[in-house]
Order: sequence, then C-alpha cells, then structure tokens
Amino acid sequence: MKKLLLIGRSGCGKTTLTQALRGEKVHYQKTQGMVFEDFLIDSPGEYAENHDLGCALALYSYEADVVALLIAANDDYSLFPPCITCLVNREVIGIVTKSDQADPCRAERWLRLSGCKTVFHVDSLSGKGVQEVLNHLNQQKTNKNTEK
Ligand SMILES: Nc1nc2c(ncn2[C@@H]2O[C@H](COP(=O)(O)OP(=O)(O)O)[C@@H](O)[C@H]2O)c(=O)[nH]1
Ligand SMILES: [Mg+2]
Repeated sequence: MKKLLLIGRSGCGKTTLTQALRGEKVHYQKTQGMVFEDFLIDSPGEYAENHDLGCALALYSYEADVVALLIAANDDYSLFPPCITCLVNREVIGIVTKSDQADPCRAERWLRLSGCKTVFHVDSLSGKGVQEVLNHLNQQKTNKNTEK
C-alpha cells in the first residue's frame, strides 16, 4: 500500500481519519508532532497554519507516495491557495472530512480549486467513504500511471 501524508488545519479530522483507515476505534488524540505509522503520516494542523512549518510539509511529502489535502465539510474557509498542488512532486488528492456535516460540496470545490483532481468524501465516525480511500492507495501500487 502506498504511503499517505495528511495535511489540513487543526480539528479538520486528520487523526480521526488515520484511525478509521487503520480500522481502529475512533478516539480523540491531539497530534503533537509528525506521526509516522504504517502507511500513514499524520501532521499537526499547526504545520498547515504556519508559513514556515508549511514549507516543512513540502519536505515531508518526499516521505510519502500520495499527499492528501483535507478540508472539513463544515469549515468556513480553505487554508489552501489555488493551484498549490504543483508545489510537490507527488500525487495530491483531496479529502472532504466530516461529510456528514454541511457543506461537503463547497469543501470539494475548494479542494479542486487548489488542484486536487481526485476528491474523496469521508465520515470517519460512521466509516463512510473510508474504504474508497484505502482502495485508491492499493490501486496506486499496482497501477502507477493512472493518475485521474
Ligand atoms: N462529525 C464528524 N466529526 C469528526 C469527523 N472526523 C473527526 N471529527 C471530530 O473532529 C474533531 C477533531 O478531529 P481530529 O482528528 O483530532 O482533527 P485533527 O486536528 O485534524 O487531527 C474530533 O472531535 C473528532 O471527533 C467526522 O468525519 N465527522
Ligand atoms: Mg491530529
């Protein structure tokens, strides 16, 4: 399975999604630093919220096969500028988290504006959409040149 780096603001649901992707029971855990576990690299939201730490995220992308930009459906704004995905030389996917909340379509539009060609919608609490992300990571391994 390909390694996934998760990037997004604090509280958008990165750590909860890592638990759902691993099939663990979901529980709140503050992310204090970069966390490398199995096929997942979790980042503290502060990295995406601070310009200097944001540059470090671009370097961490080298540790991953796929980078995910996350926006929660109920976020009021996007942290990610338009066309930012070209800053890394990895596939960048978008993930709308908390898809059980309003407004997932707006979050998807922001992710597409930032350059994400593939966007998933997940609700980590119910597990909805989680398998699709896992399938994508598995598919990438056998089918390297089929970026959508
Ligand atoms: N309703 C809903 N809440 C979620 C979902 N994912 C995460 N949360 C909640 O959002 C809060 C922050 O989640 P967390 O994973 O710690 O965010 P992080 O800072 O991006 O790692 C927690 O209280 C989670 O229970 C989701 O899919 N739906
Ligand atoms: Mg976290």
